Amino acid sequence: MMERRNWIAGRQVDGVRLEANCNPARPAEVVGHYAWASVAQAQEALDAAREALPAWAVSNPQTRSDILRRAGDELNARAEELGALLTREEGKTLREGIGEIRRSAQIFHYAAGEPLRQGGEALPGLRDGTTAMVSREPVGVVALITPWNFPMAVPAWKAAYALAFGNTVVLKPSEVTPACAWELADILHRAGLPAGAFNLVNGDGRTLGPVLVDGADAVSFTGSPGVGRTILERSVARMTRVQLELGGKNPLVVLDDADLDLAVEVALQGAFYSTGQRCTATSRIIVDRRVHDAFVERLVAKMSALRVGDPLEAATDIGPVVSEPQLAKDLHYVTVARDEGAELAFGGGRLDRDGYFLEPTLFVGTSNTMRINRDEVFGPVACVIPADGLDHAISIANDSEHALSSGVVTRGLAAAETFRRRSRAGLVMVNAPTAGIDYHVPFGGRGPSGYGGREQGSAAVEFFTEGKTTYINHGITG
Ligand code: UN1
Repeated sequence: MMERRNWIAGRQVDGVRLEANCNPARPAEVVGHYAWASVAQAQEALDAAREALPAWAVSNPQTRSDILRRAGDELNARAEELGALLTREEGKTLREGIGEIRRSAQIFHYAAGEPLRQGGEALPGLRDGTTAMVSREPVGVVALITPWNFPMAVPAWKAAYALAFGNTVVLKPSEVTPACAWELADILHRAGLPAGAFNLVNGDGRTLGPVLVDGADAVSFTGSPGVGRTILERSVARMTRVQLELGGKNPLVVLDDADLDLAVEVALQGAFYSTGQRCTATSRIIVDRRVHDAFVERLVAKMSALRVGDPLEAATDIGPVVSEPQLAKDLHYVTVARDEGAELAFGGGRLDRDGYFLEPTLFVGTSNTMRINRDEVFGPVACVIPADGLDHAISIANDSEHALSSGVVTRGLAAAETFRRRSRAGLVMVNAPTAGIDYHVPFGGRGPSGYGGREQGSAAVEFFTEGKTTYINHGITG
């Protein structure tokens, strides 16, 4: 049986106990046993990162770039194997699993350019014979706390940039999906990262989170709003820099001039692919009354053709829900929706087979005030809300505690631009699904959906570096 340990100071370290990582499609199948670290070991990981920091922070940019590129190369070379591992621990389809590994490789390749692009500014000072320099430095030791739904891509897009800008890292992945994070640590080690620059501790957030938040110079977290708030509150005492990527209740607006086949495809992909387990997933489908019935009819027809089943099989569209508790939560919300008077248009039931399988589920006749349209479910469950025209649709879309991603399907340029301007969300998708993002542009939401600055692309430098302004009195005026 495969056993995997923590990574501290470049060494693999036993934990306090081993926990089984099970396949949600076949819960009896153990993917591997993973060692959980103690609080003292999480502290050791922070100490190792602290010790590695001075050298890594000023390391040669070419050295840093080469290591990140090699990590990307290995992810690409092993995309099929690691994609299958991802699918076995998380449940998304093999196509999605391989796609996520390839995306992670691209993230490393993109980030490999960052050390070479790091520059600053030099301005003439306002006193004669002076120059003012504006430069950036690493923040320091960064704790990365990552979710189960993108077990490789989220650790990759936090770690690649953190390391590119000269920070050292302690990663604590979700205890539900430790396998990909372990492979990433192994790959970075082999790519030539110095001991202690990247450390991995497994365990639950309740136990390890506090020590990581207290001991790091910055914390980047993706996960639930409740945990995000706890991290933020805890970080205040030490004024630790915090970046939070939290929930969504993402609206997709379908206007009466939409290409309905496109609208159905966009809704289907956004709401149900990856089993709806994306913070960017479409959950509120706001449809103009004039096309409501035609849209619902076509969407239900497409939903009934989706194949839910073993995610390792090529014909499968939708894999299992990640875990028993998550399935219980999804089913609870199906009941909540019914009790509130929502009408079940499709799905709603657990599949009669081994594994945590839920039918893709659609409710119609819902209103935006219902709990099913307020709380994040994080499963393959979406609701249709009827609307009267663009203004009404926008007001429904914006009436939410969350503001991560939003979408509009329309043939009208003016309507699309009006929606883009007035949507409160951090990401706006025009004739495209609310989920499924590019790695080279900023990502994140507003308000309770996101806090502390965007991730990825040109935004990553903001979180992972500190600014410094230097005044130099060199006395040269000529
Ligand atoms: C995507 O939609 O491709 O946890 C990515 C999440 C997000 C990533 C979404 N941080 O679902």
